[in-house]
Amino acid sequence: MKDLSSTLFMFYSQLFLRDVHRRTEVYRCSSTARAEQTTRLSSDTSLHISTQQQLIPTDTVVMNHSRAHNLSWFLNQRQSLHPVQKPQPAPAQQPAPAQQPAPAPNTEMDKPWRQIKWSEDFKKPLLKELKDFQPGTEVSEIKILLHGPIGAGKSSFVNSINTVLRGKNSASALADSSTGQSQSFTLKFKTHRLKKDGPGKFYPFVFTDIMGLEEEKSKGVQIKDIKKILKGHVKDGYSFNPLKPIEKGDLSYITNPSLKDKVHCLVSVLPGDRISFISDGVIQKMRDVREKARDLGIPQVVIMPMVDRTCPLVKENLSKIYTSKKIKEKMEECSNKLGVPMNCIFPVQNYHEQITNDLHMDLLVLMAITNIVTFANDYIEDQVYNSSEDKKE
Ligand SMILES: Nc1nc2c(ncn2[C@@H]2O[C@H](COP(=O)(O)OP(=O)(O)OP(=O)(O)O)[C@@H](O)[C@H]2O)c(=O)[nH]1
Ligand SMILES: [Mg+2]
Repeated sequence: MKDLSSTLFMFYSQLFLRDVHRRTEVYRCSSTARAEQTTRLSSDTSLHISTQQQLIPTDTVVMNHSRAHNLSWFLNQRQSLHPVQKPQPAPAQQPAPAQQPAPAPNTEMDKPWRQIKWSEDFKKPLLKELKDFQPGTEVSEIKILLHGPIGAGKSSFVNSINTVLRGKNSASALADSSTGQSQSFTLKFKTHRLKKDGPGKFYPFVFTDIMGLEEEKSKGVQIKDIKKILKGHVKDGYSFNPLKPIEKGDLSYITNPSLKDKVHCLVSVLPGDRISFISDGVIQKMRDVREKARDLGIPQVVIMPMVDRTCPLVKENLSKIYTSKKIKEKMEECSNKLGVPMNCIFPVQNYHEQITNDLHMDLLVLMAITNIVTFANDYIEDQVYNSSEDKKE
């Protein structure tokens, strides 16, 4: 009986151990981020479950579970040992906080840095002064020369002066309607007389409009030609030849010019919207001309057209011209590039599409001409009276 009971015990023990062996579950994992678990459900059946991105410190864990009946139980156990980082649902995408627009840079100054009264009362005396102006010497016509890069607005400035003085739309100097042109539209050395009220009456100051300056030596007006114009050697109507400057013997060459043939004020025209893009070559040519004018004692002024294209604030309201930081910055750029003081720089908006007069445009142009005419007249008086004083000594 004892044998029988011990035989039965041995038999059930074997059965139990086999069962345990069959249900042994081996959990293997690598020390890398990738863990692999294998549940041996039977000797030849295996189930692989891979979980990614899980760091488990041990290499192999073997667990025996006589009651590891199912995979879920095993997984529960495993998770309690090495809790599986369940992939967290991606946090709901928070709508990106609405981008606060960067505060607009303050483009306007609190106070105008140059005083203008934007009223008819301010305009009337300026206009009267020009209408009544008479040169203080025997030089009956004050000559003002405009020079600058092509398409800078030289011809349009002459038209603007005419429009302001006549009080109505006028176009004596042909301006090119296509901007960004690569060749100067004005080819002749042309003097523009400004008509006064009444037949055959003209203002005693004239503007000469010349071909635009270009970087290439063989293009645009030659510096030598401009220097000859300053000294009064070139007759009105001369056609520029970009390949060959005017020479003695030319039909348009004045051999012994007098004060009346000379230029009495040099006006450099630089477009506000393009000043930064004007090539160094053209700026250098302008400086050369300026230096020649300085040596001859000729006064100089800079006109900066295209203010409407330079600053949106000013395009909207021209009376903001002297509170616009952009306009001041561009005027300073003109001053630095050409070496002209700020009080000789006048920003304007030319008449180019308007057909009726605008008070703001008129005032800016009037301020510019009044200064130009005054400087030129002072130069002539100085040449007449001081040189005659010199002769006496
Ligand atoms: N918006 C704007 N356009 C202007 C202004 N002044 C001139 N323009 C335009 O700019 C272009 C060139 O002007 P022009 O007066 O022909 O220039 P220019 O200096 O005589 O040019 P060249 O004779 O070719 O050397 C034309 O289309 C004008 O209508 C201005 O103040 N504002
Ligand atoms: Mg022109």
